[in-house]
Amino acid sequence: PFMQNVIVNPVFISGQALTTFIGDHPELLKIKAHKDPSLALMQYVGDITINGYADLPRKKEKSASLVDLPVMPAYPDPTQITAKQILDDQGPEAVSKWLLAQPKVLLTDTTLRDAHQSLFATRMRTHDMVRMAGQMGRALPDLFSYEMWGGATFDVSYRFLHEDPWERLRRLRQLLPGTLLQMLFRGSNAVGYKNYPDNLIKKFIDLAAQEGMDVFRIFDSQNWLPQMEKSIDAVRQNNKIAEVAMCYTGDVSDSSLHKYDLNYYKQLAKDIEAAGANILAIKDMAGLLKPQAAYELISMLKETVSIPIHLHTHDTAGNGIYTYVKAVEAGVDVVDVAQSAMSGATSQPSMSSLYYALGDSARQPDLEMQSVEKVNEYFQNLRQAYVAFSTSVTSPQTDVYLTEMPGGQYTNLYQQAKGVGLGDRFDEVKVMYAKVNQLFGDIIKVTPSSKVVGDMALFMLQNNLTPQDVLEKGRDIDFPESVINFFAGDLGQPVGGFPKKLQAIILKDRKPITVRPGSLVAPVDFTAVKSELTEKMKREPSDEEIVSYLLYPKVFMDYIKDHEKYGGVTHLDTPTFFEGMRLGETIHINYGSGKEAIVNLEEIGEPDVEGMRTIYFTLNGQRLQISVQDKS
Ligand code: 3PY
Ligand code: ZN
Repeated sequence: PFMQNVIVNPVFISGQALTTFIGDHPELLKIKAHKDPSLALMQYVGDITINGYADLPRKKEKSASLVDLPVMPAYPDPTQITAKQILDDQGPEAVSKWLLAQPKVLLTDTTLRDAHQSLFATRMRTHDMVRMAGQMGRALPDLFSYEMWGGATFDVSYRFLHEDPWERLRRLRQLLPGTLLQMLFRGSNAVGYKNYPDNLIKKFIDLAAQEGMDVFRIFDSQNWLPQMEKSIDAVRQNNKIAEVAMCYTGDVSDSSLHKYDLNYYKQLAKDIEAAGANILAIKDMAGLLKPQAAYELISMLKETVSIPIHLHTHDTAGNGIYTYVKAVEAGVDVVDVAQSAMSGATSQPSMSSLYYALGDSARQPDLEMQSVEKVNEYFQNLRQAYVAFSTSVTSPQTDVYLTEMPGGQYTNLYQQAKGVGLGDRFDEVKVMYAKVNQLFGDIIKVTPSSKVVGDMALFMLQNNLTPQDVLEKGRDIDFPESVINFFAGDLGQPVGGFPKKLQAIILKDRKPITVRPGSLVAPVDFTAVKSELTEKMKREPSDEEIVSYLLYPKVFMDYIKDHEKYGGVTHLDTPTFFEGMRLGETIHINYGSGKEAIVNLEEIGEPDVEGMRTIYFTLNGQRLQISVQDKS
């Protein structure tokens, strides 16, 4: 490739190349990505085959490929007009009204977002979603929505899966035309971990709405409305559904607890409705809402607001179905469930279990169970491909009532703990997490504030610090950056304010802010960013790419570089994507619309002096070779 670069260079062709020619033209050494997408893809397969995927342990035997889709029974007709039709024809207010009039409880299926975020660190690939999405859409015609975007999926898609989250949205939109698509949106933190300028928040929502997002579940990690208002307005301007969440913490059924009691939630619900929400969500991110508490909370909310109520929980403690049954009794309008194989433990409760639990109730949802079981079969098989990323949580963890750790954080904090050598002390990490929460004044813990608490817990364990030590010796301690930023007010103001003494200890000379962080930052100059990115990408970026770059500059640019090198890795089956190929193995690459490549791994050469190995494949019978740097 270097020689190819040289012989097409205009200076070289003109015969005026000097001896400094190569030094003067560093671009010659930039080996261009493979033009042929199959070759690029083989480069990826070769790299993973030789060097493995990230720090996953290497396996001799490759996980089984999932070639066959389950044979679905005949699809039932929708028994009712769907929420999607109502939104498209009549707008969000009509959806709210319609929801309130439904005798049966409606369901959101979180399988394609929170379930895999909470069970295997958000690693489910678009490839595995689109194989089944069309079937799902037909098998589950009466769902309220699919939650399939937002939260951690945006970051993880680029960072770990080398795929474009916008493309996932577009493809699922095509495959699920009849059902609302829903995303989780962190208010002023968008799909990131920090505060972003208001006009970037607006731009993100505009683009997501244009690409087909229908329901935006907006939350703030401190339930601070000023951090959500801009997002609510942007969603409303797009004529989409603003579902505004109150994050649930504490226990409203425990009369000895006062900070987050029924009155607190009552006032918050009123404020959320007044801010323009079409739906009120209860976001029970850690699964703390006990059955009786659900009954009391939802009964009270039904009296308080006139918009529908959508309940989200995690089954970490094992009481999820019981909580939902009580919520349904109290009149909840929609609940979040996952396909059975993707449910339970740190994920959402099971769709099928709930169906049967409500068998004696007029509010039992409309589901065609034969189809549901078939959809489930697919995910049951799929889970094996992601075992390496799964949590160790396979049974109810009632200590979550004490630690209050969000389901989506469990896997991540465990990985983070392993990263700093505390993997085998995770029990202590959880205890410290609860202590940090108390030290911080009993705050709401959800992305990104949950990460602040997790960072502090790891930091204290690593440095052998107790809460007492922090209060007594903290002035001489450099705390983690996320903790300092939190106490400076960068994530907004917590309920009841910061503990003043601790705040002074952590911030030292830095002055905290008490206003909305977004009110202090300059708006993004999109035109300037566009030229900056055009320069970096050597082509004009799309609006979506500009937004992605602004949210995650490094992650996005790394993705672009990988994409140039490897092309669209989304086409690979998941075992090959994570585990590469074994000598003599044959794989099928399905490019969609009937295009398929059959690849065989024929030979892996020995490394040369520079550690380069040559790998010989056949692709549809044609022999080709790839050079791979062996990093071992
Ligand atoms: C997220 O923000 O990713 C969450 O799932 C919070 O619960
Ligand atoms: Zn959740």
